[in-house]
Amino acid sequence: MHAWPASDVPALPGKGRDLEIHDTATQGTITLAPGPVARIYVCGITPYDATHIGHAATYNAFDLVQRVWLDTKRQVHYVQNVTDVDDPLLERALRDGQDWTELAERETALFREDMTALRMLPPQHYIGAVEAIPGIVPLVERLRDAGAAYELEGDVYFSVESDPHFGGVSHLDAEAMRLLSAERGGDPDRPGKKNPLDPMLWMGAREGEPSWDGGSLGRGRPGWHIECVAIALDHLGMGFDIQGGGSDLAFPHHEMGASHAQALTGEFPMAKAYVHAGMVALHGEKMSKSKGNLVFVSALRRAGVDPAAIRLALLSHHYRADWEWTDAVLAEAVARLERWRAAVSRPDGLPADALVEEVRAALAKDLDAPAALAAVDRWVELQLADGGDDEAAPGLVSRTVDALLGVAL
Ligand code: 5CA
Ligand code: ZN
Repeated sequence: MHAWPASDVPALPGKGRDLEIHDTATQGTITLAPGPVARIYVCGITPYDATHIGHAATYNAFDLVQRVWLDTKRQVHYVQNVTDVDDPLLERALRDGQDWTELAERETALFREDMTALRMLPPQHYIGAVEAIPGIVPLVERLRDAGAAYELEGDVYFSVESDPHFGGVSHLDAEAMRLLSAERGGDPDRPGKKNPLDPMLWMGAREGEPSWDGGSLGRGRPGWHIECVAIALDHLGMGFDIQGGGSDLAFPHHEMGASHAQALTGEFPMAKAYVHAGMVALHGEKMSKSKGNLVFVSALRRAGVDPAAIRLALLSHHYRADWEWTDAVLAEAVARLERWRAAVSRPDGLPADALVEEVRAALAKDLDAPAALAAVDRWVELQLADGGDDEAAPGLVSRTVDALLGVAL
């Protein structure tokens, strides 16, 4: 699949710092020091509805990761998937009487437009579940042949007991895992499973649903977790730097994915850090496609909201916080954008070398975007009040905000 066009990332003087990031698996902050090429996998959308502010907030967090790494003069190898076949997508298509492939293509196209407008850097490999099937089948066969997977009435399940590290991403107890599994695509109550938590790797063909050739597995379609593992291992290999997504993916998705990969390769860990963004709510409840309490990025854009203001609204919350989208959040971002633009449109100004370092330091410390905004706010206020005679300053501030925060002034 093609991704979307990259916006320019201006080079800044000097060099950024290595990223310290909160890792769900070790439950603490670790400093990542990748080689010349940093490797990141971020879970993509299930394209049955348009990109909402919650999605955008999560992708914003991982866009900041890339920008911090690029500023350390590293290259970034970024992979993202599109879950373009799965139960919720098929159910929505059926409900609305439309073709599931058309629905997926339309919503993926809209996602690309939203990501482009928000200046999110694109992945180098943007891979759909359907196009990954030929790589998924041999992995499931290998797991089965190694005794890490078993068949149940034409479906194939992964045995969570085959990974000694199972539980090491989310650290939840069995009861919490069972509840979340039932809530998030699992089937803990299906009779015949070895362990209620075992997730499906391959679903045998169902009447009226799409299916693909699965070699010795028979016709069917892939499970959700093996989809991301196959794509990540194919393009990044084991031991990549970050596995990213919203906090609702820690269990079961990232827990199961890590176990699949570890059982397949015998190596540990799949990712050096498991990084999770907080959930954005609307009217007191998590924004979610299934509940329908959504603010769409495309709807805001159509209403004339500058994408740079949407981006500033996302940046005004720490990525790990759960927060609530309100009109006031957006209004504050619109006002901030206006102040920042006024400040950099002056022909000269206050020297900004210290500001570049402040923004760098804030982001390198677990992506503290609110602290970065506060640093820019301080420069902007002094600049608007007193100004200065450094002709390079406004340009340097614009480039810093663009390169590190993805905001075009
Ligand atoms: N296709 C799978 C991942 S492989 C999936 O979870 N798709 S999704 O469309 O449901 O979500 C895409 C990303 O947005 C995930 O990282 C998810 O955790 C995140 N996300 C979903 N809802 C919210 C929300 N309300 N706030 C923040 N992030 C969210
Ligand atoms: Zn995923």
